[in-house]
Amino acid sequence: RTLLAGTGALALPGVATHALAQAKPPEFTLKYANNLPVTHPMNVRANEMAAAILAESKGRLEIKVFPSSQLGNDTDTLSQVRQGAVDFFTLSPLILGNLVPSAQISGVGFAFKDYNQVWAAMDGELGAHVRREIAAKSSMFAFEKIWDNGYRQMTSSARPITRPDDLKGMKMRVPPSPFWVSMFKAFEASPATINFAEVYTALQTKVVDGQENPLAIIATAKLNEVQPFCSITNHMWDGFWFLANKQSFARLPADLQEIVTRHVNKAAQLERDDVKKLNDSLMTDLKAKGMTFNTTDAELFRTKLRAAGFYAEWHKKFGDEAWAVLEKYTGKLI
Ligand code: X2X
Repeated sequence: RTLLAGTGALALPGVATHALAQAKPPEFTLKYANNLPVTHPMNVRANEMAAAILAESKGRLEIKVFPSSQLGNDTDTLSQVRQGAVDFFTLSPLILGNLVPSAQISGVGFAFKDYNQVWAAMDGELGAHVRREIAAKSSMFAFEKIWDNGYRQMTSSARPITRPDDLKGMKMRVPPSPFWVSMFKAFEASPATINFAEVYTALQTKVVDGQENPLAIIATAKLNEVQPFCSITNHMWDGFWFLANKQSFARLPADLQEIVTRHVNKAAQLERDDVKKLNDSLMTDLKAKGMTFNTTDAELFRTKLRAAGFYAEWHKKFGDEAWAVLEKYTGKLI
């Protein structure tokens, strides 16, 4: 006590904690990686969660959060999580589709009319179906509560997208996922798969003209600096499964597994509220920063997908049984 008091360290909670951590290193240190800026609610809630886990485990379990694709882009990180070099990762169900194709079903265009449908499906049978598939077909599992990304909107440096024809031939960045490529081909755009880590630069250097993401990402990643037009299309809801490498998790004693599970699912619920509030309020901020917005008629885009055979094709790929589970929550889609 005398020694610490002598340094003045006890006056600062942060320093005192640090001194304690040095005295007794954590028994377990696990890595959690994601692709979003540190200011996005996902990282804000994940940092809070990591602090709560360290406290509740009495310093036994430390989770290190790596934002902004610091450990590699999504494609690289996915292979690291599969191998256990990274322990936790939040990933879109559609990018996970490269490994577990059936996971992409939550991304079906214009499927969920509102958040009541989203959470009923994802916290219900549709989410359970996908989590079973992930656990059966990979070295990873997903925690019960999916984190929110939001409804996706289209942005461009070329022109406002007001109707499907505006997408014709437009070079659109899509995340690396068969489903996204298929959807933007159905719109007759020219999709290019680029990991999020490279999106700002790709837009800035005009490798692509447009991209699509929820407003919370457009704002925190400052994509508005390189994309003057934003079209409110709500063409797809997207989330992030919180994935764990099975062996990394199995190495934890049962009490620590319980603490992690409870805090991950709790943080997901808090993050969902934050993201919804941000996505609902950001248009005003982005307009003030010079971004031009337009609304769209969703039915025109939906008709275009239908005419291109997009729904029929993916219904066939996902199978009648899974499609019926989706439509149980969304109503008939075709
Ligand atoms: O890559 C994207 O666009 C992002 C950040 O939305 C996803 O992780 C799917």
